[in-house]
Amino acid sequence: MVLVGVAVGVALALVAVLIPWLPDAASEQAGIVDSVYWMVTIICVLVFAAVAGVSAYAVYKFRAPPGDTDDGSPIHGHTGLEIVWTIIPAVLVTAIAIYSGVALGQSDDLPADHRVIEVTGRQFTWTFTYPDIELEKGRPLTSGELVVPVDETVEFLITSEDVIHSFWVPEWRMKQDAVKGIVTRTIVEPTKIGTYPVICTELCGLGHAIMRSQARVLSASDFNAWVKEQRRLAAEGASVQGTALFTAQCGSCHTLADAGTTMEVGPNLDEALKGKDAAFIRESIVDPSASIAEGYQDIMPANFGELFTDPQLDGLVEYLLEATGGG
Ligand code: HEC
Ligand SMILES: [Cu+2]
Repeated sequence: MVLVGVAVGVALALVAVLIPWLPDAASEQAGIVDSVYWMVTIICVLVFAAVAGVSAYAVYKFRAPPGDTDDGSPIHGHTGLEIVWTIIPAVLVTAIAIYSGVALGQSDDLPADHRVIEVTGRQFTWTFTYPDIELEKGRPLTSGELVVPVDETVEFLITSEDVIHSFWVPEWRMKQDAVKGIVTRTIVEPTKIGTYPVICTELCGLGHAIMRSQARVLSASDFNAWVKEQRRLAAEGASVQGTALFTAQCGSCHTLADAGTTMEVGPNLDEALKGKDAAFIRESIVDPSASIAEGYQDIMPANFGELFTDPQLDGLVEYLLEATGGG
């Protein structure tokens, strides 16, 4: 029995150590958050092992022999034991509270030199606004994907236009609710170049499961190139940008052969837009609730009219007309 116990223990320990339980840690804040997580997990594992071990031993040792129908002998408790099992949890819980407080304080540290990005949740998309970057005169850069330079601290100011959402990039370990009427914040310094999912983690309605975007962490020079590209696209009204816009903003829900997208959350536009005119397409984008395609639910984001500049919108409509052979 001891041998079996040791073998099971070794096997479980290997599973525990060899599986990468947490996603890549890609921010300055991830280290301390993970250490809190592992501290709590290890305490829980030890407490569980102790309780389960004593229970198993008691079941084995004090088992009633066959035919024994007596009540057990009455017990009046054990003061020493009660003191011990009150003090140990009290110490553990206090330690967790103190360590979490320290972690919270550290991850809330905002250096004077930082970038601000506004995050707006809306059923069922994210919009990211860069108040310090001018796209064109008097209009800040906005984007449906989150693009940030590596190794720069970002203060995210988060809000919602409707119900409660929650902004989360697992690899950064920070998560914050988006609530209409108030601005919450979270601070992240991304430390690894890469592409990570942005996830809504607050059940927010029919399209909650597809309320995702991506966070791209770029080198400083790639980030500047991206900003330049966004300015160029905004200035241009041409349909070249149609494909890029479509892939970035619409491809997560719609199939369109010309853009190479294959998702089917919304209607297949190759079929749905056959023979449709520019006015219909424009209304579908700006005011998607005006008419709901049969068999689908009203989950298409309603803020594209604000997100896109007029030339962008014209370009997109023109592109869709060309791509689906309508007109
Ligand atoms: C979150 C998923 C989602 C995104 C993102 C999205 N759509 Fe939709 N779209 C839908 C759904 C669902 C419908 C069907 C319901 C409706 O008509 O509103 C729809 C309907 C449409 C229709 C009308 C189709 C018809 O048969 O009436 C058009 C046109 C359209 N979308 C274009 C776009 C464009 C262009 C974009 C990007 C700017 C976009 N959509 C982004 C989900 C989405
Ligand atoms: Cu949401």
